[in-house]
Amino acid sequence: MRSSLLCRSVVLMGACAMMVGAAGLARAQESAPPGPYHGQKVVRINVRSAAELMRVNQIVTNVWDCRIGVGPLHVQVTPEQEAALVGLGLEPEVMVPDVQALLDAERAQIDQTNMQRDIAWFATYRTLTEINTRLDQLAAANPTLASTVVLGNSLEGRPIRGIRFSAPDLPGNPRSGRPIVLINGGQHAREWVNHMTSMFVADQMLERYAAGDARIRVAMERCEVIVVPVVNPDGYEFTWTPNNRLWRKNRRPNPGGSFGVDLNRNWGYEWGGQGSSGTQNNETYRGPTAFSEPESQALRDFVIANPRIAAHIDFHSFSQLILSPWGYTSQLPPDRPLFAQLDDMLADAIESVNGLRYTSGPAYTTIYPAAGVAPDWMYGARGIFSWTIELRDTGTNGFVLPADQIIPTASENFEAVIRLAEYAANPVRWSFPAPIPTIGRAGQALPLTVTIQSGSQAVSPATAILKYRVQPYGSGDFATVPLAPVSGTTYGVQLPAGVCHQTTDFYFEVQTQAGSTVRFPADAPASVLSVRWGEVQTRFADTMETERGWTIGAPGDAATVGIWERAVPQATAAQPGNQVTPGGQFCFITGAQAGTGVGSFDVDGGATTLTSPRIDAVPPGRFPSVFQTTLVYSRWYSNNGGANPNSDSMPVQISTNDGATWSDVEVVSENAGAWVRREVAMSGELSNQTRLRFIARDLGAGSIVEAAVDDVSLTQLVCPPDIDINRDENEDLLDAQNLAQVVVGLIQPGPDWLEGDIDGNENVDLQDAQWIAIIVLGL
Ligand code: 0X9
Ligand code: ZN
Repeated sequence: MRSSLLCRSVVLMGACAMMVGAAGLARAQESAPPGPYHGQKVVRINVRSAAELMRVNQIVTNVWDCRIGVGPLHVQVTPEQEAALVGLGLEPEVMVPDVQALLDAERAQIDQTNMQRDIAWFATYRTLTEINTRLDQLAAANPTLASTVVLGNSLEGRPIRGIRFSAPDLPGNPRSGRPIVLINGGQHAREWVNHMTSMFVADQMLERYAAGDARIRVAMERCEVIVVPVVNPDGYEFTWTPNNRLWRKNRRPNPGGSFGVDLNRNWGYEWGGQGSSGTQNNETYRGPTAFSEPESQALRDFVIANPRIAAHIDFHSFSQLILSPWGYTSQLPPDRPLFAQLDDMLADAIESVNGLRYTSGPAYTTIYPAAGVAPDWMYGARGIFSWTIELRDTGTNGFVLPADQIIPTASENFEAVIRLAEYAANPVRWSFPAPIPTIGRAGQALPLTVTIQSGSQAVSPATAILKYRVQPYGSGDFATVPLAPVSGTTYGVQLPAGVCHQTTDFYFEVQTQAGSTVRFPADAPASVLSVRWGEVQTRFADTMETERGWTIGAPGDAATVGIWERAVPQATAAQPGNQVTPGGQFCFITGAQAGTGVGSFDVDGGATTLTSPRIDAVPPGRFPSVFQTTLVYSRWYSNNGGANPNSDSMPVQISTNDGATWSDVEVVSENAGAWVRREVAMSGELSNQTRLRFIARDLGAGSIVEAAVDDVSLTQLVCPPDIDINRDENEDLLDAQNLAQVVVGLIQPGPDWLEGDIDGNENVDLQDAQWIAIIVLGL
């Protein structure tokens, strides 16, 4: 029994057959069909006679025992075979409930172990030689997917190597037609984690493709990825020599005797500008001319020779930043809305792995100005969407990141690369300059703006359309409205207005020149965007033209001058001479008079508080659904005068408990020196005890504080209950009976069904039945 068990666990079958005594069974085993073995079990039966053994032999094809005879026998069976054994009067006892699951688990364990073995390469930093060997190994191990490339030679003659990989050709989808995502590391020699991260991208992409990872397969079937881990091999090699670990630039011997050009200041788009140095021994020395260095030339020429490159990441360290163009100017690039969306996409991708969020934004303002950087050239000269990603950490270890952070850093950025590849693979790229609305004012068409760019396929601009359908009461078919070009690849369209209780579902669609229809959302109309329509109701509105019950002063106020007052303002260098109500005169202001000097009537000595009257912010009626509450006010604030400017701020606060507690709407510290209209969407439910307040305060000595407030309103977008089922313009018993009927029994798709949704939660449910009870009782 012991040897039999051993045999089963080691050899499954095949070799066992050699030891089989019964010829029939041996033959059966040799011809056992190959896997997969979905739905098959291994069962133990107790064979009672030689005759029974022969009958078993006619049924089963796969025996797991080495010694076969009368007595216990382990056989692998399909459900039909198992039933046949039962038919013989045997009682199969299940040993392995799912053979395929057992095999899958074994394969997963093998893959996992192999992966761990491979991943050990990333347990420490690797030399240039090790990196090059690894590139060769990766290509050799994946001949149908990957090949190495040499982009050129460094100044000292080292090859600048890369690896490119993509899934094999598919019908109608050859590798040669796929968009390319280019990843590079190592422009800066000392930033060792970026060389390793680049290698990790290549390694894991190939590893997971081979392991059958569905997401990676799709990405690699739609894209090609090229990884150039060490753009500056001379510099990298130099950092491995004693005392040179913190070398940044390449190894150019400069005429003045120093060494090195900063490759990331040598790129020829707006070369020579801010944040690059003309001094040879400077760390950001830009070189004598744009592209003076063989390393930047090699990458440039490779990019030009591969026009399918659609997206690029230049890895650096450290600071945990995602930096998009521009680096040379604070002006925003024409594609800023799309970059903003993609910056977020990359930050989300990175965060999804280890929970670490990298800060993102245009390079110039997010880190510092620098001209001649690679992404500016990629985007400016070639139209490639390109980023600098500054890897871990934020300065604790800086360039000398402990090796145990290589894998966490690389894994989170691997996810960013996959996400970018998935994006680059889109035939068409959609983006929305303004957030896509989810609510609209009943009766008012809603302007929508969308940017549609060619991705892996060229867009046919004239075919761009909006499809929409109003629910309920709509026909069920989607109507079509053409999109109107606004500028470049941006289009505008009006979403036709709906009424309260309606939702408009919509999606966008465009044809490509290759003849595909592409939609946003991609799986529309299965998924759609939607807008709910509501009516605007005003809970409070004050133009300050008449006295409406504002309170001046609060406990703790200590200002001696510049107390809030409702007045006609007089201009000084620090306060407005106008208000905002069209045709009006008054606003609230801290000391309306101009006085003899700018500091005569500004706020001095402490705070002065202006509190609104109590606002009932609960919509009237029994069952309204509030979609949004919006607070609007205009304010004027300045605090940049005096001996000690910019030391104060003005809290704008809201209370829902009549002033017992307050929370900030905003704390104003910008010196707009002009009226600023703020429109703030309030979160959470407000109450019938809502108040607002503005606290102008002079807390530090010697600063001029002036503030003013005008045109305050609080509005809500709501849908009042619609229970006038029979349209007699009365919500009466008849309506209630109709509704009760709808809810209790006759739930049918269509208008009647939806009219049972009294509270507007898009479900006809118990809650609605309760409302009906209330209506009936309350009538
Ligand atoms: O200065 C650089 O080249 C990058 N930082 S690093 O510390 N890795 O050297 C940042 C470049 C970001 N781009 C711009 N600021 N233009
Ligand atoms: Zn760098």
